[in-house]
Amino acid sequence: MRGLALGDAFGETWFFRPAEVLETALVERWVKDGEWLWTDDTAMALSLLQILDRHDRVDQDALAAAFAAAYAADPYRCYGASMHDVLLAIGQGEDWEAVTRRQFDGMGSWGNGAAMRVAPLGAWFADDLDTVVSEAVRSAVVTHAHPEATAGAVAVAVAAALSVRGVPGDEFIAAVVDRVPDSEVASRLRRADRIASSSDPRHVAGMLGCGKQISAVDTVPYAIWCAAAHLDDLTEALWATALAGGDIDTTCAIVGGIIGARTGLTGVPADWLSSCEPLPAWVDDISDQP
Ligand code: R7I
Repeated sequence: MRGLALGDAFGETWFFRPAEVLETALVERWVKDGEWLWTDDTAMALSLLQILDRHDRVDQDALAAAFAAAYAADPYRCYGASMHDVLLAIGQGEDWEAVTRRQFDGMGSWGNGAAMRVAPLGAWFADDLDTVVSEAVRSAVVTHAHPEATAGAVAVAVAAALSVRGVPGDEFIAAVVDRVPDSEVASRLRRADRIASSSDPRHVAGMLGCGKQISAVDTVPYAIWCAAAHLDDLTEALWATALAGGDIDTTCAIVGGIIGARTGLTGVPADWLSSCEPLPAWVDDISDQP
């Protein structure tokens, strides 16, 4: 959870910067002064973690209510465009399944929002990949009914579980894709698996996308490739991920969640940690549990 929030807040400091500014700043390793605020990626991951802590599984009604309550308490966290309607309607008592299914002319959202929040779930159930997959799906469909959004969530949750398990980088993407349902996300992951880990992320983003379309397809394979290339170094992974631009807070949240599940915040510079908006105190109580 802390890796996800750090990635989200780090990425948000770069969001919507012109490519030239981004490139110079990232190559020179310049970081923004002042507080780095996390966004909807972290807000929704916190709700999901809270439900896991209370129920030890994804109680979908409770999760929908938690998402809606967090949105009502703080709607200015840069939520995806359709989430305003979805979370307001759920907060007003509408059935989450009906609200979620009717998005985008009945197709459901293919946005990256179900994937961006799910890494802590993968870590939670890391001992049992079947449960990782089934609970990731149950968590995704509460807001994202499209199969590509669900496939993206499965991929990220499995990646976080494999990260906890210590799977090495050269086996990582193949092990993830093995568990992802047939989809465009899966086929781009297979493409990602053929790209050398030493490649320039900007080149990789040209082949896989890097979230410019805010879809799971355009976001998740790139983020998992970046994570696999730097599995033991969260800081380096975030620099590399941001370099390509795109939906940086979300690609970095996914990468931070996956690698943080393995390394915690080890090696992250102290000034990054002090810049990042703190998480609620209850997160510490969860991580203190055996
Ligand atoms: O997926 P979602 O929660 O967005 C998350 C992103 C992250 O980057 C957050 O940090 C935040 O900035 O937004 O929100 P959605 O609105 O469900 O999906 C995101 C966007 O994907 C939508 O606003 C649409 O532009 C696009 N999209 C679709 N477009 C056409 N048809 C999602 N589903 C469709 C679709 O079916």
